[in-house]
Amino acid sequence: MERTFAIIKPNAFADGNSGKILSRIYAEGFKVVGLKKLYLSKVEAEGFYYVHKARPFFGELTDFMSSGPCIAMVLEAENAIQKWRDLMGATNPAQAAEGTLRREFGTSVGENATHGSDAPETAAFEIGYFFSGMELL
Ligand code: 3AN
Repeated sequence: MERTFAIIKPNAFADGNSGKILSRIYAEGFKVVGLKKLYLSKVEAEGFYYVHKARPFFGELTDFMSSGPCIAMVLEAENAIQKWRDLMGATNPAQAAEGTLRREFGTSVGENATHGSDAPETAAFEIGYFFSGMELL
């Protein structure tokens, strides 16, 4: 079993799509090990996306992620990292495959509805950034 970190981003939360996204998560067989609603500050969003700080879209990305509430989750499954990335689809919703979450709920490359860790080391950092061990029993 593997764990990954996922976010229902502020656009999907504001659009009322959190329930539909959670339904898909359960239908695909993930166990939801941790889940909480958060309203990130700009500084908290910058800390989360620290690896992207040199990217030209860093300011836009962290403004968006601190623009409203989101839902942070830890998902467990076999090959959870890749399985969740497959369910999300490509970063740009316009290029995401039919049936993926970003295709259905994303509105732009920035406001792409969901986040998912891209590797085991990233998942470990991201899970620890948002959840304590006792929140993941
Ligand atoms: P992914 O989230 O699919 O791993 P990355 O690592 O390329 O994609 O991008 C990290 C985050 O930055 C994504 N969640 C995406 O929303 C955002 N992002 C990527 N490219 C852009 C862009 N050109 N403009 C605004 N935001 C972007």
